[in-house]
Amino acid sequence: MSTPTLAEQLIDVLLQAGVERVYGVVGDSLNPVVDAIRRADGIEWVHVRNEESGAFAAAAEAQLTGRLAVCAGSCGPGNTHLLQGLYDAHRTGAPVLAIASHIPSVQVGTGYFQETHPERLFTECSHFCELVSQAEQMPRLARSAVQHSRGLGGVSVLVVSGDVFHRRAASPTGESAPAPRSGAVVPSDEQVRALAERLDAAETVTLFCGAGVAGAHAEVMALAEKLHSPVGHSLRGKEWIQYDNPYDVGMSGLLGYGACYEATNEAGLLLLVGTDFPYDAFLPGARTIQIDHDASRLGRRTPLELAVHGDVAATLRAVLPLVEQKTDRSFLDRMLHKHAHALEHVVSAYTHDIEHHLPIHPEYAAKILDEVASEDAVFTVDTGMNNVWAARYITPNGRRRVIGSFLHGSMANALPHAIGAQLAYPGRQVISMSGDGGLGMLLGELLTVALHQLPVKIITFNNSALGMIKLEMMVDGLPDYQTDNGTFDYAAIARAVGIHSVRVEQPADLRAGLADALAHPGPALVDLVTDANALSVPPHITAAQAKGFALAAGKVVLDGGVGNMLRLARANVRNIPVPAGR
Ligand SMILES: Cc1ncc(C[n+]2csc(CCOP(=O)(O)OP(=O)(O)O)c2C)c(N)n1
Ligand SMILES: [Mg+2]
Repeated sequence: MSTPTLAEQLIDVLLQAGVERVYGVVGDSLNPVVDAIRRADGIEWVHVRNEESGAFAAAAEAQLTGRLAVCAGSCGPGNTHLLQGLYDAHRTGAPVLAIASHIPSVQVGTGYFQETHPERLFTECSHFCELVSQAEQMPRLARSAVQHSRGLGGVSVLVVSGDVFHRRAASPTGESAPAPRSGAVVPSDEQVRALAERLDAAETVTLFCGAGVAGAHAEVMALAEKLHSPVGHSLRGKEWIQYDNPYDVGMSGLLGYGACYEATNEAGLLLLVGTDFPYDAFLPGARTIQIDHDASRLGRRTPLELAVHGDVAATLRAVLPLVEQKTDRSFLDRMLHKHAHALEHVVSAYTHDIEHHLPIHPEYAAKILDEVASEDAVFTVDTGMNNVWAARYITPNGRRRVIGSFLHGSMANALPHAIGAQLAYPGRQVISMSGDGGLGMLLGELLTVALHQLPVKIITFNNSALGMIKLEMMVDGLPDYQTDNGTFDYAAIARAVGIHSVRVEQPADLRAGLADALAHPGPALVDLVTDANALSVPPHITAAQAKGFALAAGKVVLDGGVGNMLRLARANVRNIPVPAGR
């Protein structure tokens, strides 16, 4: 066999790492990589319409499977397109490797056609970003890139000029023991003891959970039971902890609902469990303990009484036997009642006669979508009002997944995320909850869906507006300006590229329209014509009150309906045990 090129060597290393596809757009300096993929078994090139989407698709695949996913961009503009999706992947901790091909190596530094400096460009959105300028650096740097992404969780970037990719390898590719996923971070005995002491000493404790509780549902429930703790969550924690949870008090943050804010602020001790929740204004700023597997996050949102460096599951398993069973559950019961009451109030105030509302009320649409979607659906959620609808209406059950650009907050993530999700799970129902602004921003990805016949279900909440920004302007007391997207028929656009589609304008047609699309074996789009003014500011909120921060305004303005959450809250209150003699 002839000596492989560096491009072939890289593809070999990726195959050894279990990579099955590379998302991107072919071009010049990337051609040797694409050609190596063409000739390799077990790995394919996925042609997308914009490298940004390729990076989002890889991010979704990595996030959902926990495995390394790969995207690529050709030199200059192909690289700069990657940035958005790579920021999203990196902030989410998704193991993504980006192949950033570079201008001809002899031209670097001359201001050549399409020249950028990818090692500088990607520094902020990666753990590892290195230039391969000679054959002797491979395959070691490729393996190191793989390991940085997997080991640290996040992005690594390999920068290679097209001519360098064409060179013959100087070292055998060989094999290296596959890098395992990171091991568990177990806190020191001393920290575990300190944690147990403080939990015992506190009269009341609230647990506030983030995405770090993934895989630790049982441990969190066991601790809540011992401490009689209300359990609240962030947006990213919701899918992991809200289901089967008799201690649920809802969500905190700008989109929050229920009694989470009260429970976190009124508790004698707040335990932050695997959360890097960024909105410090929602936290008490005192009486707080934090558990996180990433030591750099400890105390960066709020002063701590105790910082515990450990995985959530490992830490809770260690501390549970040391913690005493609390006897007084009055704080928990008060919070559960408050939670149910808060939800009852908003539901009766908000969802009256909603099934006749025209244009379709987006909350009603989200509620029906939740009902007709499958039990293990993957929902990808566009940044904008869809975040609110997903947070409030998509019922987690431990099998469904809900992902979005929840940390980077980029628009247009839902459709490319759905493309990656569907390729990773070909047989699973994948639903893109798209805004009309988000869909328009990366509209070309409809062609990717059509080209590859991916059975993605695109549900467009088409309010003809940048709805979230309309709301922000209202809250800030600004006149609504430039938030109009124009009225377009996305069903007709999708139909024109061969995607099964339906436009739904009447609430009575919602259920059938959604069910029909979800049952369709191929790609499908539902264009839901929804109300841009779904959220109205109650008259007693003045601009001055709302200004500065949306704690009050956000809570009131965004206090829409809450779907199934109310049923769960009611059930939790019903299940409060009645102590003997009372
Ligand atoms: C790339 C990018 N540009 C701008 C923003 C600011 N932004 C956040 S939400 C939003 C509006 C989204 O509109 P649409 O997709 O129609 O969703 P809606 O809020 O109307 O449901 C904008 C402009 C952003 N987050 N990302
Ligand atoms: Mg919109």
